[in-house]
Order: sequence, then structure tokens, then C-alpha cells
Amino acid sequence: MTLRIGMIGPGGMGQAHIHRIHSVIAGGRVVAVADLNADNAAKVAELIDGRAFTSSAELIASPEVDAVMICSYGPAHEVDVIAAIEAGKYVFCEKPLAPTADACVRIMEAEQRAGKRLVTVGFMRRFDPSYQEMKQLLDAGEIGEALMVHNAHRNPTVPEMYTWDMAINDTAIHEIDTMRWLLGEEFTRVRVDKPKRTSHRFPHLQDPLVLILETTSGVRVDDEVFVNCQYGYDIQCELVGETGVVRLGDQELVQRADLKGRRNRLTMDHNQRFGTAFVREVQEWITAVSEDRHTGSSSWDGYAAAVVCDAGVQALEVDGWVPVEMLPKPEFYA
Ligand code: ISE
Repeated sequence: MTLRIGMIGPGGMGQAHIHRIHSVIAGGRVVAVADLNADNAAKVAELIDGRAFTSSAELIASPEVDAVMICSYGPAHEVDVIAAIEAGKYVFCEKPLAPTADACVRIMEAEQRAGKRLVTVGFMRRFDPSYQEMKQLLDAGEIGEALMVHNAHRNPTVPEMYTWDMAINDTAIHEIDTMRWLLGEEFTRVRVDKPKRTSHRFPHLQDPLVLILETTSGVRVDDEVFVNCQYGYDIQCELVGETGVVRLGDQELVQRADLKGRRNRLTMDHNQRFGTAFVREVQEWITAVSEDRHTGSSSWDGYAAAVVCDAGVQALEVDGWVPVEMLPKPEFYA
């Protein structure tokens, strides 16, 4: 059986997912798209030989759609995620689940009322082979207890519409989720260090910045976020344990050696760097949904990331630590 997927917001990210689903991923097909921009909906629908909707509610309700993928702008997610839950359909929602913790709470409430875990949040790094190996080594006790993690998240540049808070809730949100998953702990407080700013772009941004986070057991995580670094999409992570260190390898690409030296091409965006992770993430979701089971990050993970982001955004405006205040985790998400 082929899972018939309806996609809301088939922009750049959505079209990259469509390409993966129709070329290398098995078991699913995007049969309908919804976009407020009727021209884009029609254009993408024609490419996939599917149906175009301008109303996401109609796409969700369509009997031709078994499951929903949401790749629209973050503030639009809540309404569509809740509509999919109420229609009893599994929903894959790109990060962020919703831009505020309150909106994520409303989603968790709707899901608990439905009595079934239906929501998967698109935190793809959990599916990256190198982060997975790092986690396996940590969980197997190979480097003792985790003490610190040093991250860097560098983008070559960002568009003009990228607002000052997005360094945390659009960019660092990836490390926030990945570190919660890697360490298996929640964060208790956050701080933002604000170094000298790059002269390269956008005076409205604090760029770079360093987000510092502390977990319940006291692990210290730092995350350099530098979104106008010019040279490439550069993701780094070094986990320091009591008896050893694990570091992500450099990129997903081959390394070349010649008279100019030893080097590798740089990836320029997340689709290149996390191509494998995206394929594994979406494949796992399609397989699980076809078997009527939930997989991947839950609404709770979306909520937890949003709470930490809210504290991080506050910390951008003040000096010193901001506490992370999370609701107790409902049994439903245990
Ligand atoms: C973007 O939304 C992403 O999700 C990318 O992975 C991240 O690197 C970038 O900073 C974000 O704007």
C-alpha cells in the first residue's frame, strides 16, 4: 500500500521532501498540496500529477489524503497540526512545532484528547549517522559520563526576513533538540554571550552569538550560532566525556588530496549536509505511519524545544541566566 500524503506549504523545504519521497524513499507519494499561493499550489500539483488546494483545511479533510506533512511557515503550524489531529491523521510537522510554548501546549492537549500520538516533529539531526554514532558511544559508556558539549552552527548567510530572535528559535533550535536527545536530559537554564558582531550583514542581528545551556545534572552545552559566516554550512559538535571525546566528522562529503593539500568541499545548506538524515527521517515516518504507529520526535519534544527557545530569546535581551520552566511531562509522552 502506498501512503497518500497531503503536503501543506510546498516551498523549498517541502519540494525537497517531495523529491526525496518520489525518488529514494519507499512506500509513500505526495498526492496533494495546499498553498495560499494558488500559483505555487498549481505548479507543484502539476509536477506531481496531484491535486492543488488553497485551503489547508480542505486538504486535511480530503478522503484522498492518508497523512499530512506540514512544511509551511512556523506561525501557521498550530491550526493545521490540530486539524490533522482532529481528523485522526498522522502529521509530520517541520520544526518548529509552533513558535510559542503555549501553542505547543494546545497541540499536546488536542493530541491527548484524541488519545493517540499522531504528531512527529521534523528534527532531522536525530537521524544523522554521525550524531547517532556519538549517542551510541555515550549510551554504551565508552567515554564515561557527558560533562560538556561544544557546538557550532554556521550558515553562509540568511535572508533579509530573518529576524533577531530566529538565531535561537529557527537556528539554535536544532542543537536544543539534538542535545536533549543526545544527553537524555532537560535544560534548566540558558544564557547568551554576545561577542563582537560581524560587519558582513544585518545590523539588526546579534551575529555571532553563543548560547550556553545547562542540564539538570549540570552538563554544560555551548552553541556558537553564526548565520552570516560567508564560507559554508558548517555544523560541528564535540562531546566531552569523563574518559574521552567524540566529535562529528567534517561534512558528509568526500575528502580530496592533491598538490594543493587535503581538503573537502563545503556543504552550503542543510539539504546537502543532512541529506542522509532527511531521507532516513521521512522513510521512517512513512514506514511507521503505514503500520499505524508513531515515530520520531513527539509534540512533547516540540514543546520542550519551544520552552528552551523562549528562554533563549529572553536571554538575548538580558545579561545573565534565564531559567527554563517546563511543565511536568505528561504520562502520555513517557
Ligand atoms: C533553517 O530554518 C534551518 O532549519 C537550517 O537547518 C538552519 O541551519 C538555518 O539556520 C535555519 O534558518
